[in-house]
Amino acid sequence: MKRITTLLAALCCLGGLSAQTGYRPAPENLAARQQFADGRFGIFLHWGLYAMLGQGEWHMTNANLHYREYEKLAAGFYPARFDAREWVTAFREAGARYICFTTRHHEGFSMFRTAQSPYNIVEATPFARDVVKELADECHRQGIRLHFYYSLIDWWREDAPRGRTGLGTGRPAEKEDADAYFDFMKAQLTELLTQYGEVGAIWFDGVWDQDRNPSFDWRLGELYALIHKLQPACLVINNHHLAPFEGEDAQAFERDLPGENTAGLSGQEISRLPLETCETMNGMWGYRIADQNYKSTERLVRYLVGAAGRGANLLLNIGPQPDGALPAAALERLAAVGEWLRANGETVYGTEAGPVEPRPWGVTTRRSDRVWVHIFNCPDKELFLPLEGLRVKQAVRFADRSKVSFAQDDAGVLLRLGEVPAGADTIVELTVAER
Ligand code: JFZ
Repeated sequence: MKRITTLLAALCCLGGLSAQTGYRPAPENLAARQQFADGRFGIFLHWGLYAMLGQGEWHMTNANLHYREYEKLAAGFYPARFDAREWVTAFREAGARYICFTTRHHEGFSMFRTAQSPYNIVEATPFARDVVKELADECHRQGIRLHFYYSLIDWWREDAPRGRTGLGTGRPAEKEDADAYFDFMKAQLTELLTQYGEVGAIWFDGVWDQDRNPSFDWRLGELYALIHKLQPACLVINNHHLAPFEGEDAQAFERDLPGENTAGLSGQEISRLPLETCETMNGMWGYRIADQNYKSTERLVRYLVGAAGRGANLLLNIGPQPDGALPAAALERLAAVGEWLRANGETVYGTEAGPVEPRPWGVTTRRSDRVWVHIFNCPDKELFLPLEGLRVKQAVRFADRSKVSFAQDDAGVLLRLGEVPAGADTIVELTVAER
């Protein structure tokens, strides 16, 4: 028996798999999960010193920049055009219900006032403003929930555990000290959860950095318990690309819709927790000066609707510029997605995955007796939907409420659509009853 327990304990620690044991989400946490899932659309923001280099947020390690040189960027960081009100207004008008901001990315620079390290935006830059505080105040004012991205990896701190990235940034190996680093992270998380009012979620990233080091323990159980103790409603989300660990409140996917795995980061099983997938507007998370390859509005809308049809949220990324402004192309896409959501948001917000599994032609969403058929590429003038157990009482085009004729039997319904116009999404609304 003892051997089995030891074995289990060892297995649980593998790759940082230790979780918050005996976790029972508080009632307010369960309510927050539902509110999170109902929101369906969030904006991800990757902003840090790396914006100044214009090469994305991984440039420090990709180019093996020395940490003593890299840190000098801070003294030149003065994002004069940063305006939290403008940002949050643009996100709210885009129809986003929450934002997720990089409080500290792998580069190790804290974008908030912290007593745990002088390497932060208030003390180390001439800007000297706590942008997290300004964003938090503005989010609370405008009714947008605030999530904090928090990196487990740190390429700058000497005590941070070395995984498979950040090895060429010049830090002396003998300074590594996991205990000190964990104390630092816990103290910072405490600041984040006590200085900024209600926090919707902590979004961890970096577990995968130790995937060649299976005995490494990220001590996630301790971190999760701390979060839930300070703010029971705060969701714990972790971008570890695995099935959820105990203590997590939602499951993250990256660059793929749940069930798809084209980028190779999303092979994990799909859990029953609320789901969220993140994707870039262009090709990079952090600002990349050479990347003007923005996805079209049509593609972004289809991605958002594709996520909703799989019961998932979309966390859509923007990499703000070094001057503090959002890229013009990003603002333009936000406005267009917002326009689409103002007309069609009813078929996305507060829905669940519909009764028909995602198909090459599109997806379905549902709320009580309404099913919305989102048609991206109609293969034909008619579309058959397998709807066992459901009877269709009415079918209309969502855009103009015009009737769509249909025929049905026990197996499903055949919609007679005629010509389906080109566009991001043609929506047919079905009113259904259980058979
Ligand atoms: C991670 C971050 O590294 C990235 O900078 C961004 O924040 C994104 C949202 O999340 O992306 C990953 C995750 C895993 C690997 C690489 C990038 N990996 O396994 O090498």
